[in-house]
Amino acid sequence: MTFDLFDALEATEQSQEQLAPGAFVLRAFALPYVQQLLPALAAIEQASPFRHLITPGGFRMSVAMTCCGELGWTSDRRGYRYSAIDPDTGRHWPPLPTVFLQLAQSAAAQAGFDGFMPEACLINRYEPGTRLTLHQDKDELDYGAPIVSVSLGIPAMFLFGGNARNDKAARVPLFHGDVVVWGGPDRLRFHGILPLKEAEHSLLGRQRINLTFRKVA
Ligand code: MD3
Ligand code: FE
Repeated sequence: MTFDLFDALEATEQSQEQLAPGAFVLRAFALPYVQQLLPALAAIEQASPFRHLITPGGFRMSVAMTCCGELGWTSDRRGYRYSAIDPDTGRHWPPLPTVFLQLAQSAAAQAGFDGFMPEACLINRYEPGTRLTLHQDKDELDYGAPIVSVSLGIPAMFLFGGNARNDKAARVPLFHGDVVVWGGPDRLRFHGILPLKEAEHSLLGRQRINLTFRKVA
């Protein structure tokens, strides 16, 4: 067990930070929704279980993923794509729960993006030691729409890079209940998650769940 400042921090009061012209951190914004989010998440997991995607290069991702909404994101040896069908179940992805949509829309509006209508919610599950290497999200057609991301469970250090892979990345700690809205000029920035430190969360145990809401088409 480690008890340092980073592990101990979890915002309980809402506040807002602007990381860049189009990037807003809404601390603790999701806390009022958590009680409804967790059972909805459990139902999604039941219908479309978490899986470790294989990248087109043949690597198994350490982060496990599932999706809900009209479209989900998948990857295999043929490439990355959005699909209405979960390839692991052969069925549609579970629908976007109302509480997910309400949270995503009110966070987007808070950051100045009214009328956000996500078709996809990607759900990432991290355990201590897992990471997401620097990448860009380029598989959506509408870069005008924001991405809304919700962090739940143990903390993570987010890497907020530039428009080129080698640009120096800022580090932003993300805690249970934090929501980040990324839009406009910052939509194509490189980003990633450092390997998670060992930690345990009172509601989610040794895991971090990240929801990202996207308008795809
Ligand atoms: C900044 N997920 O699923 S969410 C991803 O915490 C992904 O699981 C991370 O990167 C996670 O693709 C980060 C925040 C996020 C998502 C998309 C962005 C930040 C972004 C696109 C552009 C800039
Ligand atoms: Fe990403």
